[in-house]
Amino acid sequence: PTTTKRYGARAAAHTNPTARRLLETMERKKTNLCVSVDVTKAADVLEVVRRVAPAVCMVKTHIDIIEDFTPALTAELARLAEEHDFVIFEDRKFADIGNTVSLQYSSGVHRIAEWSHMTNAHPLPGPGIITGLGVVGKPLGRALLLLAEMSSAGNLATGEYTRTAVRMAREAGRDWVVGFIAMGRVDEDGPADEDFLVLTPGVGLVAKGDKLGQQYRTPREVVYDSGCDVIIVGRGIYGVQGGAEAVLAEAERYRAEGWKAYEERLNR
Ligand code: 5BU
Repeated sequence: PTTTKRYGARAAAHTNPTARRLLETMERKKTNLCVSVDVTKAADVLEVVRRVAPAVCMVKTHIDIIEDFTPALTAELARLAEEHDFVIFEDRKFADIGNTVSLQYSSGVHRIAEWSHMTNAHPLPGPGIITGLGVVGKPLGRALLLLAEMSSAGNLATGEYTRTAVRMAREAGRDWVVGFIAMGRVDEDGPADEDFLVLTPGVGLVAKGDKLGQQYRTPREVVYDSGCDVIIVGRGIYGVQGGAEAVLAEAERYRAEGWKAYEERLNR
């Protein structure tokens, strides 16, 4: 059902403030591209983000890979998100009991809930993980994604596991669990007025994979063939040869491909 609706129309009907903001941004900036900024120095993170900002609806971080982390980095990321109109997604993949994840989300060095609009969790521990994160994130207007599927070869998130993830999201409610990390429309069996976001990593226009099990599909395969909403691209963009100029050019290329596939999907 969601695959035939415009992002902007979906924004207007959404009850979660972060999902609404993301969908509005996508419509306004004409982009379904999320850049995954997997570099290990704070200055390099900010350099990539400043470069790609015009082309993205979302920036994805792994804050625990930064070697010189200080709260100034996340403060600046949050400022850039307002200035350039994108959503921040910390790809934390929480996977513990509710009490522990609520501490990991709110506290520690990184204080993820303070600056990251969206984060994600494995459904593996059961619904307590959703509740535990919600205690922290819901009052702040944050949003949670469940990992229903993964892009890596041989992963265990398939079949009944994936279906259970979708059921857990439905039971939690879309004012907190706004969608999934998945490779396709795992929510296809839902009612017509249901709206989950599907964000999809493992996207590349050049490479087919890496040496550690990552598997890539093109923006068209992900958005047009599989009906996903957001393409997540890391090394394909920040790893491109040719310096800072080339990084923006490559981001723009993925943005254009992803948007074209979305427009064609609407007109199918
Ligand atoms: P890449 O450089 O485009 O391969 O980076 C992909 C990013 O998406 C990277 O940060 C991964 O941690 C993340 N990812 C993924 O690749 N596959 C998954 O199933 C999930 C996350 Br969940």
